[in-house]
Amino acid sequence: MRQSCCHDAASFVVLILLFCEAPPKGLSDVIPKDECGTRPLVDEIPSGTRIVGGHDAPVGAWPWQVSLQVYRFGLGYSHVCGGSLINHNTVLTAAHCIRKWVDPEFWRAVIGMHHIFKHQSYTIKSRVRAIILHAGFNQMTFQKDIALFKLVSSITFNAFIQPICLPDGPLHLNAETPCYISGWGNTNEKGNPRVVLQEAQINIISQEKCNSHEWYGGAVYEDMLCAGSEGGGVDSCQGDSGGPLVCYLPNDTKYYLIGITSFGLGCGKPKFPGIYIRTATYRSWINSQAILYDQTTTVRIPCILIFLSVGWPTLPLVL
Ligand code: 4AZ
Repeated sequence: MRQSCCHDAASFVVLILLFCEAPPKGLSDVIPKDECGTRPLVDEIPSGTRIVGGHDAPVGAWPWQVSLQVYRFGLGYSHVCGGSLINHNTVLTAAHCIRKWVDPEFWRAVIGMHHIFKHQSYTIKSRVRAIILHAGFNQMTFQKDIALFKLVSSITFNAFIQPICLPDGPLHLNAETPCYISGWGNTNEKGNPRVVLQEAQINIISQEKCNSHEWYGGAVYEDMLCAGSEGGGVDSCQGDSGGPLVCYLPNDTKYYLIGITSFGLGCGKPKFPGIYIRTATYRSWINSQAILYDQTTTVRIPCILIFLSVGWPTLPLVL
């Protein structure tokens, strides 16, 4: 009789423990393949007209765009860098954005934001659980300028908030592929940051041309790409860093994150276009890092509570 009671109690405790052990997540759960890169509020096929410089983006035009903000005493939160939402709780950005603010406590991510000071009912603000910097980030050359922010909140997607697709490998882009940058950065080298999200259509510039003697002369490494306009005038600038360079693939009817805004010599200068980190190069790094910090969030706390209320009183019967 006593043996059967203890056997039952032991099975019960084991069941609780098994329940508490979250099943390992598959990679398909980590980076969405289907639900990504669409703009529910804006026409899927971008207009063919070229944009000279940037202009205000329509509401909902870049639903993966994130504003990464730092808290400063007496000032509150202020925008530091852009980022791209790649799943429910992960934002991809540039490693150089982190600077001295290595503690996630300094940061928040604002998603579904159009005007920097006028947040809407659908705007979500999340604290940051962890910052994952690429271990090989080189502050001198800006190679491997990539980082992930794991969010405390799990973000629910809606018409204003969507993740961006990530390329599995290098995409075949041609001169007709429409590519865009977006951000709240400066509109010129000495200008102030913009309060309304800006967008601009840009051209991808070949590595050979960009690295030529009169241009960047070899400073553009293999994990970087150049984009802008050959004559200057259309570019990213300070405050846009970490944000998205996306291209629309008509066959897929989706937008893909091709680059992360990284650096450049000034802004809008001829022969010195913006330099972006190639996301395709970092696909396996992103996959491996995006799963970190996921399991400890939702499952463990309810499990601890269940164990304390049911498992713990049962333990003497097992022993
Ligand atoms: C910056 O300081 C920055 N023109 C970002 C992009 C470019 C230049 C500077 C590209 O964040």
